[in-house]
Amino acid sequence: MSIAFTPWPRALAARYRAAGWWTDLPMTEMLQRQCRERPHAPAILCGEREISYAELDRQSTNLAAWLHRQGLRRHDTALVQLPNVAEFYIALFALFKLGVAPVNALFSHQKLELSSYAKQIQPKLLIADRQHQLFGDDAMLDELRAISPELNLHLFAHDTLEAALQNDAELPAGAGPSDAAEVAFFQLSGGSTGTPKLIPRTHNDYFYSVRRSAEICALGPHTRFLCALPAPHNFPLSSPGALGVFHAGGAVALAPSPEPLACFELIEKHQVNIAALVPPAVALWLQAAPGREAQLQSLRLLQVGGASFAESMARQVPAVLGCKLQQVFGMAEGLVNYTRLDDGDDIVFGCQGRPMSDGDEVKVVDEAGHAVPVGTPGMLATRGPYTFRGYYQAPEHNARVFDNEGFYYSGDMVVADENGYLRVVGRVKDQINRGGEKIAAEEIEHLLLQHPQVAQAALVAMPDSMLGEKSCAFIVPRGDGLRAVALRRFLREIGVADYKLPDRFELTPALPLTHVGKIDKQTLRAQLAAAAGA
Ligand code: J2J
Repeated sequence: MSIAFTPWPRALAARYRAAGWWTDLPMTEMLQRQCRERPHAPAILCGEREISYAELDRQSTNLAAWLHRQGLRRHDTALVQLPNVAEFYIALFALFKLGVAPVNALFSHQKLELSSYAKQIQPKLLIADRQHQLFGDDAMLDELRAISPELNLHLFAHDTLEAALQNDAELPAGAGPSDAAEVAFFQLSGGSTGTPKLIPRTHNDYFYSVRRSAEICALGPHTRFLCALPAPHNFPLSSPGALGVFHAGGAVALAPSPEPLACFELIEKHQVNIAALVPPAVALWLQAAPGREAQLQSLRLLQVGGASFAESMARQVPAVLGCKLQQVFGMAEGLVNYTRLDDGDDIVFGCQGRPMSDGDEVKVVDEAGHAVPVGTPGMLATRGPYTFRGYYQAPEHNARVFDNEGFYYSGDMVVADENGYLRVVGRVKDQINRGGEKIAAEEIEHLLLQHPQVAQAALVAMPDSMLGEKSCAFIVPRGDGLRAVALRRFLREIGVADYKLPDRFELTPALPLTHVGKIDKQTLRAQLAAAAGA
């Protein structure tokens, strides 16, 4: 049975096809084409390995054939957790070739996140890394099996995965990708709710976003892209990211992290000409670059997105790094905005771009849902040929974040200008954006409330000069003697990703309330901002 998801209405789907946005081709097509046109060109540069398109194709077919022999079939699902290594893309194409839809968890994810994804998709396959602390032994595998009883296939990098990639095998007739209108994989939502939500992305919609992004960024066979953000993240995967590079016939150089000195070496070694970063990483690059300009000579374009980027820092990029800046405001749910390569300085430095597609419909509305005038802040709502129509198996949440015309409310406050360029000016969703990593306040509050000595909990953003925002948990304790270290240890033991651990705990006898009796986070944020300013 194909994987259930909320489809686009028929009339819109017809429009997206008529416009040529949806091509009804699966994403495996980009690999096939490069195998015809430039089989020996490098696709992936990983450590000392240079993997050509032919090799990417061969290894992904081998893996797909192995998985097929073990009984994996079209419309099955997989949980994948790999770091920034070539195997991430090889596995992704292998699963596309079989029509198996993965959730690609971040390498920073821990027990809680993996368990939640497994619960939602009931995977039959796990691909993970023995070098991840969770998979040094089989305890986590057993836990995942208890959550997903049909999970009877697993492959580990640094263990069994390598052999499955190298044993030459053919895919049998009948095996092949899912239909382009079906779910290709699940993207991860930054979220604002108690459980991390999944975003079904179809071949048609995602492939379009990749092609259009590659076009806007003028990618081609000359492209050398540095992937230094977590590879599964929507930005370095599709905006235009690694998939955009494969579509264009260029090469992706993998860095384990955005740490500047290692990245600068890779830029020099591989003659990288485009890189994608979140703002805190840009700050580190700007600090590290003086005196190292020679290493950065090949760099033509730096894309920055994921969190708000100060104009003063944006203006330093060309002078200090010697390349053009492109601002990117996107979301794993769909809509991606870019400043264009030929936009003037005021636009490139002063806003977050405009929608990439003529098919993107954007509304900026007030609380009543009425459009606000140009230049006025309002909530962003959008629909279009690559913006999803519903989170996976989440009808109640979907009812809250979509209106009856199918517009998705991203929770961002934006200001649009007369040409449709957007500036992100705030947020209405209950989320902390910790240097591009998103934390759903409710998720962490629910976990804190499981501690017997926590009576009330509220997680709010606090300003941070490096990350933009960090998280602060206000706690009303039950009884005496509760300490921050105990709470941090408690969250660690539950198995929550490190970036979600509150940076600060404030124990307080009571929390301020709004007039309807909800915790008044605005007051808490103002307290933190005042304390930071003092
Ligand atoms: C301010 N806030 C931003 C920006 C995203 C490309 C680029 C980024 C993402 C991403 C992505 C921002 N300025 N330039 O998927 O394809 C905040 C907004 C948004 C949320 C989405 C892509 N760029 N944001 O960051 O799904 O609040 O995607 O709604 O992780 O990040 O987060 P995410």
